Amino acid sequence: MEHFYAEMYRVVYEGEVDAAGPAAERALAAGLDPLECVNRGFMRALEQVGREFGAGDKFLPELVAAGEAVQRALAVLQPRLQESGIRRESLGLVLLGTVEGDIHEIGKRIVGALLAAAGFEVVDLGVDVPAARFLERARELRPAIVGMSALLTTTMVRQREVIAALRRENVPARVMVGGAPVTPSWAEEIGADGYAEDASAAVDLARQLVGGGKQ
Ligand code: B1M
Repeated sequence: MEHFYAEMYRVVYEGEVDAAGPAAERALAAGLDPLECVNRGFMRALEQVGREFGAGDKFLPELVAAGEAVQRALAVLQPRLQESGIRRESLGLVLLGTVEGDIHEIGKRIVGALLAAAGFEVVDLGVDVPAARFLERARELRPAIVGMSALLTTTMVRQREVIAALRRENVPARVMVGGAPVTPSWAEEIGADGYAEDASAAVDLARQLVGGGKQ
């Protein structure tokens, strides 16, 4: 099995966009678990590319290619990640999005897929979502949870704006936040109901939030 993970790592690290989907398909055909493919294969490579980009050893086109390769892999893996949730009764609606000014979407997609697999109904607003759009959709759809992702230290402040808008308009949804620069203390400071470090923790948190109780 290790050679499948090595191949997933390689296609992302090398930015071989067209090879990523087929690598995911081969791994699934061999019986690998889709979440393991995400965590042990594709994400490890993306994190490494991110580290090297941060250190100045890789450049934007390589970051873009690695991100695009993971997106292609997710296109194959996401339906399989969600499969187990299809037949269950909904645990509640989660309105999900990446905040304004931020176009990182991979983590949010994984969070959405695992929430759906756990039995939540997920409406994904996409990326670069202004506070007004979160508010508009929350008033329209009345979600149990509004979830916000932010990957940049410059955009995480937008989470505060969204929460302020929701509270101001008395939208009763619970709010969860996540993303690489987000911390539990930040979540507390901005008045979120909870923070999750990764997608599995997001599912646990969402279950707790619909069951009641602040984190
Ligand atoms: Co960007 N980027 N990027 N990037 N990028 C980071 C975030 C960075 C840390 C890289 C670095 O310098 N080392 C850095 C941010 C620095 C900072 O602010 N502290 C950075 C930068 C600087 C930038 C640009 C400014 C680069 C430039 O243009 N000069 C630019 C900004 C664009 C913008 O948003 N306006 C930019 C662009 C991009 C790409 C478009 C090329 C691409 C994104 C492609 C896409 O998403 N379609 C990209 C990528 C791929 C990355 C890295 C390498 C990987 C991000 C990722 O997908 N991780 C990233 C480095 C890194 O994070 N190591 C980096 C995998 C994903 C599964 O993890 O998103 O953290 P993550 O999600 C996790 C958890 O955080 C959590 O669960 C997920 C699953 O476990 N989680 C939640 C996430 N959301 C949650 C929500 C929840 C709960 C949990 O509840 C609602």
